[in-house]
Amino acid sequence: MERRSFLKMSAAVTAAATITGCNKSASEANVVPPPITPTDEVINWSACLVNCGSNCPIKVFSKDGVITRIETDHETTDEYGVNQQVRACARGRSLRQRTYATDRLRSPMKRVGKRGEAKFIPITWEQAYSEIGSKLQSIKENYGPESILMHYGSGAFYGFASNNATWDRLLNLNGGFLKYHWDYSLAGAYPAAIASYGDQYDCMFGTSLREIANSDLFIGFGFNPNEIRMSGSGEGYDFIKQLKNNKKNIKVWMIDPRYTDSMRGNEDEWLAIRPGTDAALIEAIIYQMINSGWVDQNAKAFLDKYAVGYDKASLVNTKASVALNSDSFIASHAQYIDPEQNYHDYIMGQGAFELAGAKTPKWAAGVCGIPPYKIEQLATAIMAAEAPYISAGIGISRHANGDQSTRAVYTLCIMTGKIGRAGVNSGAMPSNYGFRVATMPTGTNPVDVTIPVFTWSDAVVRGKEFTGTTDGVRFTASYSQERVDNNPATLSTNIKAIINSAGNALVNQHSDSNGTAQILQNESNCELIIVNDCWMTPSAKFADYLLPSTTWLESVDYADDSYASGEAAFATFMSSSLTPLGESQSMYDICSGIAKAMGCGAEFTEGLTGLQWCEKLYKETKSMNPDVDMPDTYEEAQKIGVIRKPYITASVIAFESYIQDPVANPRPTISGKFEIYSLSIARKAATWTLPDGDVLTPLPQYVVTWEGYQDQEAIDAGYPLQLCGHHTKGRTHSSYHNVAWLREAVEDAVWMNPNDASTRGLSDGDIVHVYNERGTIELPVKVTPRVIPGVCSLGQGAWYKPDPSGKVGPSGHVVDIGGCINTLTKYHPSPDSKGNPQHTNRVQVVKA
Ligand SMILES: Nc1nc2c(c(=O)[nH]1)N[C@H]1C(S)=C(S)[C@@H](COP(=O)(O)OP(=O)(O)OC[C@H]3O[C@@H](n4cnc5c(=O)[nH]c(N)nc54)[C@H](O)[C@@H]3O)O[C@H]1N2
Ligand SMILES: Nc1nc2c(c(=O)[nH]1)N[C@H]1C(S)=C(S)[C@@H](COP(=O)(O)OP(=O)(O)OC[C@H]3O[C@@H](n4cnc5c(=O)[nH]c(N)nc54)[C@H](O)[C@@H]3O)O[C@H]1N2
Ligand code: SF4
Ligand SMILES: [Mo]
Repeated sequence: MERRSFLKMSAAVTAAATITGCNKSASEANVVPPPITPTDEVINWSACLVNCGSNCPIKVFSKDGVITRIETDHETTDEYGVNQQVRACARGRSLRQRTYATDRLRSPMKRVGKRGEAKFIPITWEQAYSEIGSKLQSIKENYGPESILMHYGSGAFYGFASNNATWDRLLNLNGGFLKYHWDYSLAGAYPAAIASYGDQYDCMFGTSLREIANSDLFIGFGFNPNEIRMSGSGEGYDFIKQLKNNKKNIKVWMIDPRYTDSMRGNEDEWLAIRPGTDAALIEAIIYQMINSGWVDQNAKAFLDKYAVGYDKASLVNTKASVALNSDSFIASHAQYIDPEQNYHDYIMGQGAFELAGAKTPKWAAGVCGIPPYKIEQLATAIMAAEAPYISAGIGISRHANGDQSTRAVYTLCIMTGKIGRAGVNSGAMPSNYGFRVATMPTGTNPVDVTIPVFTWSDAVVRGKEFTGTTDGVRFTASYSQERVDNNPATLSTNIKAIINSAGNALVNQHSDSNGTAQILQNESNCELIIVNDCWMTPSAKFADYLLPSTTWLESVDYADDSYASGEAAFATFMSSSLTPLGESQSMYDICSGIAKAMGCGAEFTEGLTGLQWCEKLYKETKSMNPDVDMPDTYEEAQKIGVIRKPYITASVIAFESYIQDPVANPRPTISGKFEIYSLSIARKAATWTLPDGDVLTPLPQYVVTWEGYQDQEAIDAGYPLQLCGHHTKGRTHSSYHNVAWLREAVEDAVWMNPNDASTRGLSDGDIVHVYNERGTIELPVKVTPRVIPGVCSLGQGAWYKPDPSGKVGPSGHVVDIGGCINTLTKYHPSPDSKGNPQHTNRVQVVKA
C-alpha cells in the first residue's frame, strides 16, 4: 500500500472517531504505533477468536507492553495431515492494526443523548457495576427474568474467561434470562436436517472432507470453503488437498450465483444459479433420474428400506405403522400423512400434482437459469457416479425458502441410494476433528423458554403474543426436540433488557437495520441495552451502558480450534505481555464486578480470579484429552502456546451405522427413517399459523417466495435485481471492518454482471445507490462476469452508517454510506425455522 493513501485513510479513520462519540479526542486517539526495531521483544501466544470456525493461533511480539509485530503458526515442518501449520489468514495477521484501531473503547460509558445517537460520557467501573446491577435486578422484579435477553454474539470464541458464558453465569445468579435457539449461521439448515434426517446437527456432521479422495463426483451447492474457511488448518485447505489426493478422476460441479475462490480452476463446471432456486434445479435432476427408469432399477430398494415418502405405497405403509406407535405424540402424526402427496407424483406431475405439471429440466431452467442440457448432464453424472460427495453450504439456507433448498439437497442425496458408502456425503457440511476444552460452568437457568434467535427484535415489540405455533417459541424443559414446537402458550412478557456482548447483531448483522434502529430508539420498548465490545461498532452506538473489553491479544485465556478447523485439532493457551488499552477489562472481571454489586460476588467467582479459573479448567481440559501430550500446569501450557492433538486416522461417513443396521440404529425422525416426506412438517403445515404468503410443505418443494426470482409484485414495484449476500474475505461478519488495510485489500463493492451494468450505463468503480423499500446504501459497483445476470452480490458485514449530513436516497431513507447489506434485508422469518432470510432481497441499482 502506498504511504500516501495509508495516511489519507488513517486520517479518515481518526476523523470518524470524533463523530462516533469515542471518549478520546482525535489527537489522543491511538493510531498504529510506528514499527519498532525488533530487539528485546517478548513473545506470547494468542488466537484469532472470530466466528470463522478456526481460532488460528497468533504469535504476538511486543516490547514494553506494545505490540511490535504479529506472526502466526509456523512452528512445525508443515506436512499436510501430519503436522501442518495452522496459519492465520490476512485478517488474523492484521491484529496489530485492529488492536490499536482509533475506535477502541477505553472506559466504561453511559449514554447521555438519545438512544443510537452515540453520545456518551465516561463513568467509573464502580458506577457501571452498581447501576447495571440494580437495573438488571429491578427489570427482573418488574417483568420477570424472561424479559432479559442474552443476545447472540459470536465475536469472541474464548475457551473460558471472556466467553459470553460469563454473562450467562451472571444472569443465572440474577434469576435467569431469555435464551434463543438456532443461530444466525444455520437457522435454515437445522430444521432441514431435523426434517430429513432427524437431528438438527445432521446438517453439520457430514462425511469428512478426506473422503473426497474416494469420491468420483463432487457437487457443491453454495459451497465455498476457500473464502469461509481460510485458515491453514481449515476446510478450504482440506478441500484442495483432498481433490489432489483423488485417484478417481473426480469431477467437480459448483452451483453458485457467484464464481468463488473455491472454484478458481478446481471446478469442471460452474452452474451459475439464481439465488433461492436450488430446489427447482434438484427437482429437475430427480425428474431425469425417475423418468429414465434409473430410480426403479438402482435406488428403489434403498428408498423402500431406508426412506419414507418416495411413493404412495411408502406413505400408506408409514401412515399405518406410525398410527400404531406406543408413543401417542408420534402416533398423532399419522393423521397428517396424505399418501397422495408423495414425491414421485410431485416430480412427475401425476395424481394430485397433475395440474402443477412435471418438474422437467425445461421447467427448472426457466426458474433457476441453468440451461436444460446442463441439468441433464448433471443428472447423468449423478446417476453414473459410484460415490457422489454432495455438500450444501449454509448460505443457501439463509433465504426466504432456505429450509426447503437445504432439504432439497438432502433429498437428492437420499434419492441416489448411495448414502453410507465411502466417499459419499449426505449433503451436510463436512465433519471436523476437534480439541475439546472445559468451559466456564454457567449454572442453571430457571427460564425454560427459548425464542428463535432471529425473532428477538419482534419480541421486543410483541413478545407477549409469541407462541410455539406462530413464532417458533420452544418451551424447553418439558418437551423433547420434536415436541417443543407445538405449544400454543405465550411468552409472559416482551423483551425489556438486552445484553449484547461480542456481537454486532443489534443493528448491523440483524435484518432491516433502519427498521431495527427505530425499534431500539424507542426507549419504552426495551428499557436497558448493555453493549460489551472492544470497538465503537454500529451496535455499540445503541448502548445505554458501553463496557470496554480487553481484546484477544491482551487476554489470558485459552482457545479451542472452534468448529471448522478441518482434519487438524489443536488448542492455544493464551498469555499476554500487553498493557490493555485504557481501562478495558476481561468479560470475567466485568461480570464479577456486576455480580458483586448485585450481592452475589462470591457465588459468581467461587473465590477465584480469572487466571485461577483458567488453571482449574486447564486441569479438566487435560483430563478430557488423555490422548494428547499436555503439561501439568496451565502456566507451562501457556509457554508452549499451541498444543496439537494426534491426527485423526478414521473418516466420518455420514449415516454409516444407520445404513448398516437401520433397526438397531433408527434415525430420530418421527418414522425412524430418512424422510423425503417430513412427518413433522406435515404436522406443522396443518397446525401452525403462518403469515400471508408463507408456505410449509411436507415435501421439499421449490416455492415462489417474497422477493425471490419469481416475485412479480416486487419486480413491478421497481426492484428488478436479486441481491444476494456473501461472507467476504475482508471481514468475518462485521469483525475487522475497522482495519483499513483489509478494506483496501478486499474492496466493498456490489458485484454486477456486465449485462446489467450496461443497461444502467454503469462502469466498474462507479458509485451507486442500491435501494429497495427498506433503505439505500451507497458504494462502488464491481462489474464482473463472476456473477449471474439479474443478480447482484455483496459481501456482508460492512458497518452501517447513516450519512451524518442526512442525505436522503431514492428509497426515502437517509443513505447508509457504510454500505451495510442489512440496510436492505427484510425482517421476515422463514416459515419453519423462523430464521434469518438475509440472502433473499430485491433491489434497484442506480448511479449515485
Ligand atoms: N471470510 C469469512 N469467512 C467466514 C465468515 C465471514 O464473515 N468471512 N463467516 C463465518 C460464518 S459465522 C459462517 S455462518 C460461514 C458462512 O458460510 P456460508 O453460509 O457458506 O457463506 P455465504 O457466503 O453466505 O454462502 C456461501 C456461498 O453460497 C452462495 N449462495 C448464496 N445463495 C445461494 C443460493 O440460493 N444457491 C446457491 N447454490 N448458492 C448460493 C454465495 O454466493 C456464496 O458463494 O462462514 C464463516 N466464515
Ligand atoms: N445480511 C447478512 N447478515 C448476516 C449474515 C449474512 O450472511 N448476511 N450472516 C449472519 C451470520 S452467519 C452470523 S454468524 C452473524 C454474525 O454476527 P455477530 O455475531 O454479530 O458477528 P460480528 O459482526 O463478527 O460481531 C462480533 C463482535 O464482537 C466484538 N468482539 C471481538 N472481540 C471481542 C472481545 O474480546 N470481547 C467483546 N466483548 N467483544 C468482542 C467485535 O468487535 C464485534 O462487534 O451475522 C449474521 N448476519
Ligand atoms: S479470520 Fe479465521 S482463518 Fe483468519 S486468522 Fe482469524 S481464525 Fe484464522
Ligand atoms: Mo454464522
